Amino acid sequence: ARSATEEQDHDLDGYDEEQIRLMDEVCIVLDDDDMPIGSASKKTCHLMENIDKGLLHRAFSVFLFDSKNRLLLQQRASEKITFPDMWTNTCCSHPLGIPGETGATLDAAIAGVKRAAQRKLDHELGIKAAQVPIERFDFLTRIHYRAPSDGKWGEHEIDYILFIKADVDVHANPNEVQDTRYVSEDDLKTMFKDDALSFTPWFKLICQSMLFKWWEQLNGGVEQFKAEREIRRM
Ligand code: DMA
Ligand code: MN
Repeated sequence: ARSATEEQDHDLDGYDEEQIRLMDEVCIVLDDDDMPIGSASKKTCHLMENIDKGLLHRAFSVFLFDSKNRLLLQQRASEKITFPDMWTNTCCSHPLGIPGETGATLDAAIAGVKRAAQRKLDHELGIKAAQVPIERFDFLTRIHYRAPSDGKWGEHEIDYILFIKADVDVHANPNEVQDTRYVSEDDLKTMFKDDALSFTPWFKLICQSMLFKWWEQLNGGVEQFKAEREIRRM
């Protein structure tokens, strides 16, 4: 018989080596009110068997608009373990359980997700920090949602929505992103009608609820939506 230390798990067999490595990242585990109550690996947080027991973690979603108010979309790489090949908003990921990215108060948590957003815009899209300064991000609201990916993997997050207006140079990391596209509101509505394209569940939820209302107010009016304290349960 094998001893406990020899016990292998096979959850990650067959996936991309770099994406397997990233499953060791440390995510922030939350209670339903977004209070950090511990930490767990990215792998643990995204297994449906744990999500089904209520495991919840912190995340962020960046919506980057250029000076023409076009939204930058990405198509996730085939290497992604969750939601491969789907079109989605500019960049999503998780603040890590490290000083600077964790936070118990809402203000500290917002500062943490902005730092994480800057880190991942570089990692996924090669956008340098100087083009996306921390102070240029706007926090809008938090959504609490749950979405299975393929039966084994899924999401259950409190997701901080961040907007930023910036003209940037994109050099996508092919292990993360297979395509990018700038879209107007009409372009995006046309993409939704194309049956050949699929979209991430969180991006669909945000599009169905708030995105177009916010987008129409981009020129100055986004102030009125900023820093909502209530968590939207979706
Ligand atoms: C996770 O995104 C965050 C949300 C809001 C779904 P992701 O799967 O792209 O994370 P990562 O890039 O860290 O794999
Ligand atoms: Mn997640």
